[in-house]
Amino acid sequence: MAVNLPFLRLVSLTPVLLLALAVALQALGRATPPRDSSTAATPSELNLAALAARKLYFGTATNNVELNDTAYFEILDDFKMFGQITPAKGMKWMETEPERGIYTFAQADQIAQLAKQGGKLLRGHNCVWYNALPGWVTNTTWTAPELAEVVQEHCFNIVRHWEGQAWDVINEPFNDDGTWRETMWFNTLNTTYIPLALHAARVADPHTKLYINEYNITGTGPKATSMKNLIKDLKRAGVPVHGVGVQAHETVGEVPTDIRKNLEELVALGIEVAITELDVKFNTLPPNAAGLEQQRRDYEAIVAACAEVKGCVGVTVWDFTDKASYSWIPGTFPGTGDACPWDDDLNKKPAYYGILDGFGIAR
Ligand code: 9MR
Repeated sequence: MAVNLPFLRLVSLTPVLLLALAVALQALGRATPPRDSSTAATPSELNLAALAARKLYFGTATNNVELNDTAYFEILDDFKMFGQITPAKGMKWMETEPERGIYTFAQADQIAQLAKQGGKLLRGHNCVWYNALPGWVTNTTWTAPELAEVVQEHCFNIVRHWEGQAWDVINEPFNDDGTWRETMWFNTLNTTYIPLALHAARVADPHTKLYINEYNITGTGPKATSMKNLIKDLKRAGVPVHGVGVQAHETVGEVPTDIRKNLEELVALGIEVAITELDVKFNTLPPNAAGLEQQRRDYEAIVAACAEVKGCVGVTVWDFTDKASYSWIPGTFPGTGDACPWDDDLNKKPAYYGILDGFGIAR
């Protein structure tokens, strides 16, 4: 059972205090969650025979409102299809702590419950991002010690609540050129917010895999290099970090050609990797048959790279249907879209078969 500790906002969460709390809470008899997210894969049409044996999962992001769509829900809930779920919004700061110390878990609890009932892995997403923040966080001028406390409290409480899964503790810390993104976290705490958050998450759940999640790091390049350097620095300093989430928001025909090399370089740092938010968008709509075939090849290339790299634990699509508003792409990049493996009528597209091909599953 996860424990909510609103009183934590009253105290300064030094690492020592966090550790003492963790020991005390463990003594209260909390069940030990599964240790290795990569071994908990569940049956799926995509992962049943081949994937489970190879310890890979295939999953999707979802949102609460979509759960009311019966046809969508049937695919999402099908135990033979998805072995993993990520709430696209429900665990974000704005949703989970709209006022300081007031935690609202119900939304993401619904998705967590769905995952639990279906025997699916749940990825936690996310603790510290520059986006989806409540006003009480963004509208206050914080001193560094105050903000450090805010970060630690939030990460501790949400990771504690949804126990036993991988967690994107840090989301999108870099600019595309590999420099640090100047968020409110960075501007006030410099890079210290990263170890602070990771330590707090570790104390909250000693078993979950702690990830740093980022986009445009699918192939090698300055942003991927900065991520590798960050992981090296954190590990050298003894900071708990176990995985890099390669989001993989891509464009048809523009998928990097050195994905495998990049994933291998990440894994060589002593961490696992996961493809956490896969979609491949068309810049011009509607796509023709050749475009859909290219998208199939793009999905295949990304999934195959993960399947071939030992230490890549699974692939999550950032929702699975092009149905209006289910995918974030058309809302963010108007005029583009059709990025998902199922079309807007919930029919499987060539991209779906690209996923099977990438995992090496006969069809
Ligand atoms: O897909 C998500 C969308 O539904 C939310 O409105 C948005 C803001 O919370 O976040 C989207 O997901 C983002 C993810 O959390 C981080 N990587 C980029 C994703 C697309 O913006």
